[in-house]
Amino acid sequence: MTSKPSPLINNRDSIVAVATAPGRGGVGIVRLSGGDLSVFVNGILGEGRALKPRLATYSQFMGGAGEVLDEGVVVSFTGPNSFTGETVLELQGHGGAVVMDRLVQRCIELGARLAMPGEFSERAFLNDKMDLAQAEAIADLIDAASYQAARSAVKSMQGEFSLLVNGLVETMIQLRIYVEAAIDFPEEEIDFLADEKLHTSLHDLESELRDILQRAEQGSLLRDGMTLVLAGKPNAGKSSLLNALAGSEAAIVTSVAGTTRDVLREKITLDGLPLNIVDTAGLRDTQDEIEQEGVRRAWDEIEKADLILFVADITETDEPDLKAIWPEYFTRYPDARQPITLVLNKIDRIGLAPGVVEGREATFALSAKEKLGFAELTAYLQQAAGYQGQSEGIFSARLRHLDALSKALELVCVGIRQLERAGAGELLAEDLRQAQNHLSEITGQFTSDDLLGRIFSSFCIGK
Ligand SMILES: Nc1nc2c(ncn2[C@@H]2O[C@H](COP(=O)(O)OP(=O)(O)OP(=O)(O)O)[C@@H](O)[C@H]2O)c(=O)[nH]1
Ligand SMILES: [Mg+2]
Repeated sequence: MTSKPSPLINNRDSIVAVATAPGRGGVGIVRLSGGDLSVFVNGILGEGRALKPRLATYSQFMGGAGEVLDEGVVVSFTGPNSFTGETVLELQGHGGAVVMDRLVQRCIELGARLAMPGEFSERAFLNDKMDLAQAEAIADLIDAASYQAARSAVKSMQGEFSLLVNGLVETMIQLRIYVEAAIDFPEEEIDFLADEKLHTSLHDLESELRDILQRAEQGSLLRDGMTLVLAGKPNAGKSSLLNALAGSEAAIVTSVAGTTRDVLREKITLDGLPLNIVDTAGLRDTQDEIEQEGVRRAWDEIEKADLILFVADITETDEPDLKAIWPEYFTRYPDARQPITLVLNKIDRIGLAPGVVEGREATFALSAKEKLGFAELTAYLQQAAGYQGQSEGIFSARLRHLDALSKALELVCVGIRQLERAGAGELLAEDLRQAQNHLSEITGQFTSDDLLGRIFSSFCIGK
């Protein structure tokens, strides 16, 4: 772990990539950043061509032998007033794959290097244009699959999450200064560690951390959603349930037991909550080689689920205990803590009311075929995911942020106990130091090169 490296404005090579999405579009943008960009201005627009920063200039884009590759608009940004903090040149041409490729090749001929994934964002981070959480939020905004996810990503991108984290770090620094001073001057008359104000501040810090962690959990849920696996015996109605949730005939449904053999995935959003629904082969012993493989894959998916819906045909099951209905699961995973809901399907055949079944643990009644109980199911799944359905005050967050926040929270709690039970100021000071480092990882003030590499390499080229 190291502190963030120092800024490197414009002292590196020139990188190039297509910044717009691949495919066909009215406009496509090739972006260059870093190094001496006059080479590209001279080589592509024409010798001695003068550009005014941030003003669009119309030009032809020239190839090596004087051939015109395209024509369009050029915008230049002088560092540090650019996305990366370096001098940036944007060639806005026509958005075709070949045109864009030829422009990029021309830049490479003139000495640029193809940008690595996320390299523009990485340079922006290293040049202090944004912190790590903000860089991640830009990627999350681009990838947002719902309105709510986009809103929360914008908040993080604008620094709302970072501001809260920096506030916590500042509080920790103040507390550390206080505690360390109290340890360094034990001969003082007053026992500073016993001061009521210190205890109140520590407990305030703890509850603030808890609150931010909870909001970050919502943000992470909006970003990544939850994986819901539909499991059960053949013919229980898993594929019918998938189709009903997805609102399309994604899976084949027949009355033949063993219809589904492959794993099928559908992404849906329930009032803003993204769900990855996975339909699996019906679980049974079989001699059919293909079906055996399907069953094996079903178990793989079950293992990875955030929530399992075990679908059963209500006309065949009156056993209330899931352990008796699905003993195989409990034999395989005696310690599994995955939440499982028993879904009693085909209620249309017996006329039972849809919804949560009263007096039973995690049991839900519905009809996949007649679409009975789906409004209730939406509410049920949102509750099971811990989704609160509002995006006010929610900022986008990733698992690594949740991890850092939980570790910091745990250390603060341990520190408080050390102080209150044993008067151990030294231990509290050390816990606060470590907690602070965890929080600083979120914004990238304190990170390993390895972590940076992992984060930025997950971005696309051109970002
Ligand atoms: N009456 C009634 N029939 C249903 C309902 N849901 C599914 N079925 C019927 O049950 C049969 C099996 O449905 P599927 O959705 O293919 O069941 P499955 O669990 O995916 O089965 P496998 O893929 O073989 O494991 C089909 O004939 C469906 O039409 C329901 O809610 N009510
Ligand atoms: Mg099926």
